[in-house]
Amino acid sequence: MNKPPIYVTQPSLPPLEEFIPYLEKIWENKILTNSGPMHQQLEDALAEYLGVNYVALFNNGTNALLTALQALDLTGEVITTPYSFIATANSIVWNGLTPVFSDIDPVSLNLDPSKVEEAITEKTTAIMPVHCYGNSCDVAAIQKIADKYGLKILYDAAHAFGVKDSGGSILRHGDLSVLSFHATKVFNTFEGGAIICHDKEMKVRIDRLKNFGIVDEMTISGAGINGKMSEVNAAFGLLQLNYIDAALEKRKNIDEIYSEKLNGVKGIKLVGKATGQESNYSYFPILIEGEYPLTRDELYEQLKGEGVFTRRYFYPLISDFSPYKVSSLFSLKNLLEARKITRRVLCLPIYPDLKIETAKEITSFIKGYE
Ligand code: T4K
Repeated sequence: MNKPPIYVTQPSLPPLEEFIPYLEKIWENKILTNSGPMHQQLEDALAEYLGVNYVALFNNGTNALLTALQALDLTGEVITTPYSFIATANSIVWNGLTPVFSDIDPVSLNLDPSKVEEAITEKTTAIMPVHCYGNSCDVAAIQKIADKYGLKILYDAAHAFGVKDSGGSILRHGDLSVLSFHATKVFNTFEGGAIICHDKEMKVRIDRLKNFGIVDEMTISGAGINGKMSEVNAAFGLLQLNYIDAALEKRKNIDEIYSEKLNGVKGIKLVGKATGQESNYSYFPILIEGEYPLTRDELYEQLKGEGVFTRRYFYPLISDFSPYKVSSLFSLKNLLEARKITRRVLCLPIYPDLKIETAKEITSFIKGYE
């Protein structure tokens, strides 16, 4: 296989010279942060591109999650998935709330709505599902439960930039959605993130919370943090937007190669996309089942030996990491599907600059054990 290491992802970067004029503007006006002109432009441009009402930019997705939970004024318990990146649950704990892990659906790998109700107690105030790998959750079923019990919904949509269902952006669902613009994401601003909200009042609340709670020189609305995106990151985001459609198209091509070549390989199960969804091809997870000659970890090591660094997103389950393991008896008993999936999953490299030839070589290597 080709010699340079192949990682699970690689950020797509626009031509460097195209970034210089943006930097020149920043140097001219000397506004580096605190909601400057680039920040304003990127919020507007993203709201239009994504087809959502309001975008509040952040310096990373985790601070956006922390602030979104604050903005919803929650107490007690938040029902969430154990099958996610650790930031999902950490943000709940950092708000003084208790995450209650509920099982996933074995097909979508997202929170299983039919299991959520049994996790609800008198302390539950919200549900925080994750659109894992950019695959839409069962938003209608989750909304129904939230309405029945008077719960808020915060979607961790870190993987879901640009994903659409038949009605438009999936970010329009729930009370709030949070995006990540980290280097490893479909749309990156080096570090960055955003909260998507539906009305002006909430946007004002979030903007204050991310700027220390400042209303004016004499007034603080609440104990806010510093979650602001800098002008350099925002400028980079504006430039990235020129390339996002081309990047998505290239991801789609890789996805098609993997799907075509790995479909039907004994013991390799592909994770399907939600029906009727316009995907962003952010990850390419496969599940290694019993009929495959190697275990998931053996395949992971063999590929590593070839210089292909796949990742076991998401293993271990969040609920199995030590800060969480001891805390929730409910979670320990009720995560059967998540436990099965976490032992089988492997995410293959997918990013715009991944060569089609390399993707084919990866599939040939996997098929070589058949
Ligand atoms: N919610 C969910 C569901 C999330 O997945 C995440 C983040 C968040 C919330 C929080 O959003 P942020 O606060 O991060 O905005 C990575 C990312 O650091 C993390 O952002 C992401 N999820 C998670 C799924 O993946 P690691 O520890 O796997 O990253 P790392 O450094 O091992 O990177 C993976 C590969 O990417 C490397 O092997 C090489 C390549 N890479 C990475 C970076 C950082 C590059 O080529 N260039 C780079 O600059 O967590």
